Amino acid sequence: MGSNFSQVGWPKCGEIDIFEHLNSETLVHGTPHWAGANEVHVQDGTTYNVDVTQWHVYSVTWDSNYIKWYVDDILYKQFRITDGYNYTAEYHLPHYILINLPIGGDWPGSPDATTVLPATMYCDYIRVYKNTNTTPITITGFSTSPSSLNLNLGSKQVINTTFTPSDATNQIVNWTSSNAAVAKVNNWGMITGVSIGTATITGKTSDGRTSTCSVTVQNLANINKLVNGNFEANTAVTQTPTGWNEWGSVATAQNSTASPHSPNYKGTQSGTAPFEVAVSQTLTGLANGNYTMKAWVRSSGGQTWATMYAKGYGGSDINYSIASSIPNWTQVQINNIKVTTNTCEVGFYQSGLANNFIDYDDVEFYLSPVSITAFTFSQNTMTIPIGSSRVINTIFTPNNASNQTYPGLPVI
Ligand SMILES: [Ca+2]
Ligand SMILES: [Ca+2]
Repeated sequence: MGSNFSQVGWPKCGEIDIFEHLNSETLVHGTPHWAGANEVHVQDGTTYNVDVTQWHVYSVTWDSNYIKWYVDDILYKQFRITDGYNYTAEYHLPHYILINLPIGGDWPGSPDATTVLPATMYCDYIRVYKNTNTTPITITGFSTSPSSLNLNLGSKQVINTTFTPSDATNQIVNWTSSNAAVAKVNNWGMITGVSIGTATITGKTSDGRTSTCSVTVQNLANINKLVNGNFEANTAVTQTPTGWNEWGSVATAQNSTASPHSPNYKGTQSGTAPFEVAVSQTLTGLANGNYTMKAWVRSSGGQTWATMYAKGYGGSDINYSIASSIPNWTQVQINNIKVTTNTCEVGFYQSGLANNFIDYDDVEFYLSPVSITAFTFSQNTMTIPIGSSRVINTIFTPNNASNQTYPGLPVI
């Protein structure tokens, strides 16, 4: 009887009568009862001639395709349930075993003068066997996702796989890359962006099915987008350091060899009279995304305004104030510059009084790595027949997280 009897009732729970014997009949009945079209009761009984006063083994085998009835290992009935064929979904759910000896009832009728009482039914054993010698379940479909991927240099992302049916026996995938110098893939489908370019990642099943992912490795994350951020491009002191634009009192801004942060030059703004100046770079053609700006700075403090800034990127201007005294080189940064317009102006602005100054060096502006906010497996429980192989997909949130690996996982 279907284990969900108390939830869905009979006949929707399904019933498998392994054997029934009635009154003085010299046969047994093997019968499935289920809910057919419109949930109407259907039964499909078959009989088998047998002397029930003697010992016999009555049995059914039950798998995802057929229920089969036997007496003493002789098959006398089979009933198809493949994929819930003919409204038989109830036979794909758990059942429990019931043994009883009813006296009377709708089918046999009420006891009468011929009824022998006391009535006895002998049962020597009830055994349930699990078939561990199943034939392999063949693969009928295989796919991977995503089908294409923009991967940042140095980032890692996983390709997920789907087998049909989900319990196919041999879910082993052999992963290869058309160009491992651009994008390499390990034996569980994790891709690493190695160098700029494109590559096709192919997953191949044991029966030769293939699915591919086109990978483009881009030079985006962790790569400084600024020109001459370290002020080392010029080999002499200049009013107009390579790559940088000036606005305002341009003569107060230049590069300098006086105590740079990195080896030879720094950028600096200073004046002997009140001044206002900006030194900036306007970056265009940026991939939209979340950027970080960093710089090493020093400051006299005392300015009306002194900031490291980002603006013109699609959001509000961001100013990091350096108008307080910073006597020693200190690295400061602006996070979460969410570029949505493919452009951004970054720089240093100062509205200074006489003898105010700021220094800056080793300025960086780069696409931030995408942090992992959640990680889970596609399944939390799994039953695997001995000798079978199954896939667990790793689900990272967001799905473009930069570094889709974690301690303990093998990384190639
Ligand atoms: Ca200048
Ligand atoms: Ca420098």
